[in-house]
Amino acid sequence: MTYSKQQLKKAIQRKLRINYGITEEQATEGEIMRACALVLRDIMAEHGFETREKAAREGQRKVHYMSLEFLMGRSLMKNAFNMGLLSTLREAIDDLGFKAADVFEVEPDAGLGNGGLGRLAACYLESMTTLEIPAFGYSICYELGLFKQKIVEGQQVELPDAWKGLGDAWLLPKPQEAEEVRFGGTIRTRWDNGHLMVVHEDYTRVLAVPCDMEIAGYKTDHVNTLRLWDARSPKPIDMALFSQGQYLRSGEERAMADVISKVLYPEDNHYEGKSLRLKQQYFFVSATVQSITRKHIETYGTLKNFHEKNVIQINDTHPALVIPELMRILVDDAGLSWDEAWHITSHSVAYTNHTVLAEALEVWPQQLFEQLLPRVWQILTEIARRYQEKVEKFYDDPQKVARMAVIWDGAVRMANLCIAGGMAVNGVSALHSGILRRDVFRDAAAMEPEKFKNVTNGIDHRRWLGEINPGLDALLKETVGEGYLLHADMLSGLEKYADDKAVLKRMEDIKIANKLAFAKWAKRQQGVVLNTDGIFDVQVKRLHEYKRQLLNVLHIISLYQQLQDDHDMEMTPHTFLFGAKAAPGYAVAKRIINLINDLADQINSDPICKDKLQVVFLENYRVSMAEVLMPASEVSQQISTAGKEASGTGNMKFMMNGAVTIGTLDGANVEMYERLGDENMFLFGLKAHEVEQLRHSYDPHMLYERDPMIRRVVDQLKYGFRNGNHYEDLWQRLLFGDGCPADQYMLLADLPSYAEAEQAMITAYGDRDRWNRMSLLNVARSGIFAADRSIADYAETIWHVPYKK
Ligand code: 26Q
Repeated sequence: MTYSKQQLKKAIQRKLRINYGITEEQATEGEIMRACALVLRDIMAEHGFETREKAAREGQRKVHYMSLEFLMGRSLMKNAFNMGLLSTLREAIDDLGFKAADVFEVEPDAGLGNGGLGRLAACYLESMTTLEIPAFGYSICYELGLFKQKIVEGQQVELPDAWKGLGDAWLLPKPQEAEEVRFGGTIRTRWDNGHLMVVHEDYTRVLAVPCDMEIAGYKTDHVNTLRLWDARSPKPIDMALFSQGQYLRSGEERAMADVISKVLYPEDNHYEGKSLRLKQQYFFVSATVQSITRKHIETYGTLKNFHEKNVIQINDTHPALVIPELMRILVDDAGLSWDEAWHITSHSVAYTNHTVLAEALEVWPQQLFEQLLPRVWQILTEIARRYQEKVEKFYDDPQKVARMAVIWDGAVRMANLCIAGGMAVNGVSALHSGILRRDVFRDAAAMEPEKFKNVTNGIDHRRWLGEINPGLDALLKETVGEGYLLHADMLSGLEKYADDKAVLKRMEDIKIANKLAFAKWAKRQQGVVLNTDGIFDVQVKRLHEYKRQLLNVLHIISLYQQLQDDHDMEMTPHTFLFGAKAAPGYAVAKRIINLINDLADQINSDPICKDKLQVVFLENYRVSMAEVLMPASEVSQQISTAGKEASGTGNMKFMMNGAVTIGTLDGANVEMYERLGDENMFLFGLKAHEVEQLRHSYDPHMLYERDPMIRRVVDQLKYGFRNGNHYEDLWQRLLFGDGCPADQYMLLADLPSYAEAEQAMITAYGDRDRWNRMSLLNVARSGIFAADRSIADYAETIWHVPYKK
């Protein structure tokens, strides 16, 4: 279906009239944005209806992707791009007297996620749609997304992100499809006609109201749906309490319901055992499973073939309660036997693990379950008992039995639950999946080796290249052809231009234009003036010690000290860019943000650094910032301690946009390196197995004593900056630890080889032909990191569903 400019324009004008009672002359940019969204939403809703009808008619197997996070970012430009309407929409907006770019820019990011895991869910939903898989995403319709970050006097301040003001134009509430979720109460059993019935009494009810967001695929009429659950109280007030004069208490139930979908927890790669978080998880899981099973019964009249027609992929353990909840519905509501129900459940659910960090593993206190989810707790104990029996039959080893237990020592271990009840467990890069198999889950993997798989992450290359980098997109269309947008492996066609001077020059010009565009954007957003003659050397990701932003800082300090020793030192101009949010309760991460800002202030105001060294902390890093920054980046910093970053996906976005990576052999960097080799990537540091070997004898203080470079750099933390701030706490943490091992992420072990790799990188940058060639080969070899390849892997190895080739 195609639309002319006139048709789109008319449709937008109509929405303005009907929804806001205004003409385009009276409209704000925000109203135009919303009107455009409504027009596209109508088209998608119609296609979505047809997509679902077809799936039911043909009995297609459906994929349900459950995630507590979907980091969608903006949708207007993306949906228009996928629907083939972007240029027509631009013209229609211009015709209405607005600038299309400004209209796109007022759309708030839907920031319903923390970082990698949430963004992955968004990329996968797009790809499943383009590959015409009947798929649904499920999450919570948080009123407040991830906090907005302000930097005040060098420190992070968090502000609420009330994104729905303008951002909910994409949401279609479906109150008629609301589900009821039950908390607390007591469980009683009674006999009914020879059947043992479970009766749940005195529970608190919460309504889950779906708000659907339609997702457009590229060059297809297939439309999938992201279903976001909004929590509401079924009654506005408790009239009985109110009429007794208990006014405060009469509103309590309502308040308890509303708070469930109020805010996204801002911890990334860190588990916090808060009861509200558990409520969120069960609320989300119960509503979703009820909705899926209800629709299945509508189509097939039974749940006995549920596993043949549905697969539920869970994004980390956060939705793990899907296992006992599906059991509950099959046993209590549908009256199936335990064994039948277990067969169905354990052939429907698959689990993706995203981390090996111990502090991120979910372990909930038994007590919380007993109080909050009494029936789920009963089912869990039975799952745990039977799994333990199975393990005991396989292993005659109490230690292994203890390690593999689902419930142990008063705690529920969500990862073990997923392994016990899932049909597949996958890691997100080859290295990470290997660590799961050989280390973290070795006992379970030895018992059921077929269950353990790898699916290396991927990104939506239509968004992260086609849409955001029009210059490179145009070059690719000329060289490898437009087909690359559907078949990312066609990017390899660029390889044959690796020695074509004209193409290399084009690559360079595109990068320069993108750097200027980013500088302009940064000036407008936060008033900084970037040195666009400097190499754009970028580290953007959540702030976490294992990601080692502090290692990057230590190296910059060493460059600064070299300049202090020799003011006239020749130096390739270097612009270091950081962007990172710290979890509000993660004090060390916040100190590192403060440190980066203090270092930036000192360097940027020191005349010896002028035109040589610049450091900028970019405030409020988010999807829409990444969209301007990735195309402008020249160096991608991927420097986590080997073995700690499960995959990384930012690394892939940089590579696809022609940045060259400096990194450790961690996560998906390993697979990048296999394709790029030493000529096209700068590797440094300990390997994952070396990190583990060294751990027992690691002595950072000795490195500090023996290496004057290390000592001087680390001491700068203690002595601090001209503004009077110093970082003795971080100095202490590196050399002696603080309730944790000294330098537990081994920064000092890797600092010398990191500095060498940086030097080699600068040398390569000086040779324009060589650098442009590296950049080109990075783009050419990035096709493997398209989400389409990941989704094809899931479809073939785990879901067993067909997809468009
Ligand atoms: C858990 C319990 C309670 C509160 C919060 C959480 C929680 C929330 C978010 C735990 C973990 C996360 C996020 C993890 C995450 O983003 N992991 C990243 O996933 C990416 C996609 O697979 C990988 O590329 C990254 O390597 C990995 O760090």
